[in-house]
Amino acid sequence: MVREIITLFAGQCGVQIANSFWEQIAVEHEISLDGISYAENDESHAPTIMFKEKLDGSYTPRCCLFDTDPIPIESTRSGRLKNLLDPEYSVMGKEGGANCYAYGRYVTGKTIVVDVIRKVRNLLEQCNSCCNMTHVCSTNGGTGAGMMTDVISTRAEHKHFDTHSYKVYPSPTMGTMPCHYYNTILHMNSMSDLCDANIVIDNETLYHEAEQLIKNRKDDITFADINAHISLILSGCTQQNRYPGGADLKHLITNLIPFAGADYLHVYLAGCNEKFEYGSELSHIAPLTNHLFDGNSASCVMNLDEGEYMCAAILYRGENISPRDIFECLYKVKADKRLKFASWAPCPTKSSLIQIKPVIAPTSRFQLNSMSVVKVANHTSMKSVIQRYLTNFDALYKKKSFVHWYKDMEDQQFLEARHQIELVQKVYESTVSYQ
Ligand SMILES: Nc1nc2c(ncn2[C@@H]2O[C@H](COP(=O)(O)OP(=O)(O)OP(=O)(O)O)[C@@H](O)[C@H]2O)c(=O)[nH]1
Ligand SMILES: [Mg+2]
Repeated sequence: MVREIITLFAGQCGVQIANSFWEQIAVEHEISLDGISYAENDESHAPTIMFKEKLDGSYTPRCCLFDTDPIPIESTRSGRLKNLLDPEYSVMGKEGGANCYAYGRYVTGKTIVVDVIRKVRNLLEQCNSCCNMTHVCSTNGGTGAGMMTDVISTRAEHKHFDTHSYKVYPSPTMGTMPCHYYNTILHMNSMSDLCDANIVIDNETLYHEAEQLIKNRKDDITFADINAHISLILSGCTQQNRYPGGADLKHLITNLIPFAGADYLHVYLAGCNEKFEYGSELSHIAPLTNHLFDGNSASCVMNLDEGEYMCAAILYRGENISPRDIFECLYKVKADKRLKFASWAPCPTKSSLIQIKPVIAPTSRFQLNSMSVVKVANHTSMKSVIQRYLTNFDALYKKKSFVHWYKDMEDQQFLEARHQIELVQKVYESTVSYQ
């Protein structure tokens, strides 16, 4: 039975990531940008998990894009993916959310939210047994942070699927707006009961990562590069469901979140650069696996040398990888005295293997090796990441700066949100077993 995945993309950040993501997924499932399948062997692919088959036999993604600002949606409708993405499922308003959670949720968001929820219900009705609703946006702006909460609340009607998020959170030194911290804390709080797992990404980390990965680059790193990287991560995390033989997404997340509330995960992708493309190393997964456990191998600015891994899922993809290789690599990782795993977790690493060669969208400036590995992990140093958001929130709120823009919100909502996120931070703090 097909277990479908629905994806929602909100705001400028989400919609621009959608453009890159669907190009990547279409290549992986051998679907042209006109929606026509060119796969020779249907058995190894299950395109209907993420694509809907139309009456004429072509495919269109099971997704909805929405933004209160018309520009990102208009450029998607006229862009490279204009024949792949169904315009019916891209909803736009007339005016953006002004970088303000309250404006994006209660003012401009209200003009399109009913329409978006209707489209999401349609997407659900078109599924046989939807297993996951993944949503992608930035927590920093007005529309993604504000409106997404109302859209995901449809989940209350359909409890049988999980919701996962891939979101761009504020960067420590490359922030573009002070209100990002209000929007982020308010968003994290309003999503806390609606989302089962949150993948934390920041542009600063991916920017530096892209600088290293794209050798011989002639011009600067752009959002297109960062979005291509996020797409590979998202592709890596969903590949278990998309190809036969992989573990279900639900299994993955169940093993990663040992305590309620501790659902902020980091990810890391290894294998998409030239770094490992020399000598015999390419023929073995060990260097890729070891690289995943370096101190800064995370999707957001965090120090993995501090604290410990609660759980880590290592998702391998490649034709020539054997389960025995994986077992040996992970055995060595667990025996490595430099790495700390929670003392209470008897089996802190979970692995999965898809024996299909990785592929990459033609427009991406990254390169893939013959194998790729994605780490999805829960690490106690997430406490410092959340603390950083709280500290910046406090700096603003002490003077109540910018609060007057949040017209439809009461002081109490700010305080409550801050309190709830502090509790999440405390969960991470209290789980460290090696003090
Ligand atoms: N990775 C990535 N980040 C983006 C992109 N576009 C914007 N951002 C980041 O997203 C944050 C702002 O969020 P937006 O998505 O622009 O905001 P929005 O949800 O459209 O909200 P409003 O415009 O306020 O209604 C900033 O931190 C930007 O740096 C993108 O294409 N890729
Ligand atoms: Mg916008």
